[in-house]
Amino acid sequence: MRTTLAIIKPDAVQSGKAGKVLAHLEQSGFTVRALRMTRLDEAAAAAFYEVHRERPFYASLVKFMTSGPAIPVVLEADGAVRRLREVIGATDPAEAAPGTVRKLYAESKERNAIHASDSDENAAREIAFFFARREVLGNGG
Ligand code: FUP
Repeated sequence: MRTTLAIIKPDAVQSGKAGKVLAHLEQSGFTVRALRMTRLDEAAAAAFYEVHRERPFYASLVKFMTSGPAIPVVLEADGAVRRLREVIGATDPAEAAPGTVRKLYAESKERNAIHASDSDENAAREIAFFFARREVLGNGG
């Protein structure tokens, strides 16, 4: 699959770093295929992170993800899922490699600037979570 989902999270939007994060993604070789700004409500954030429902950080994560606008983005590149995971870096910015989005822009393990799908299967599910098919634009779309 050539597409994956990123979400520029509320911390990055709120602190005025969304443009820098998007530029970093484009400079890393990704093409933007869909993008919008949205504020997740509790039901949407809970559903998106359903896989983490039993984890101790779940309630706090849902609260953070609903705390302000976020920017879901569909990105295209060869090996999109794996490459985006490399570009964003480890979950905790303290452990993220130099030059990664999270090392550069994340505040903490929770307020970590960006989400990226972790498998092709989840990328397809997460893209469909935010965008209708006709909203994901191809060349000349
Ligand atoms: P990642 O795939 O790198 O986004 O990380 P995970 O899927 O493990 O976690 C999803 C989100 O839960 C992270 F982006 C931030 C949050 N989280 C915490 O707040 N605390 C933790 O200990 C682990 C994850």
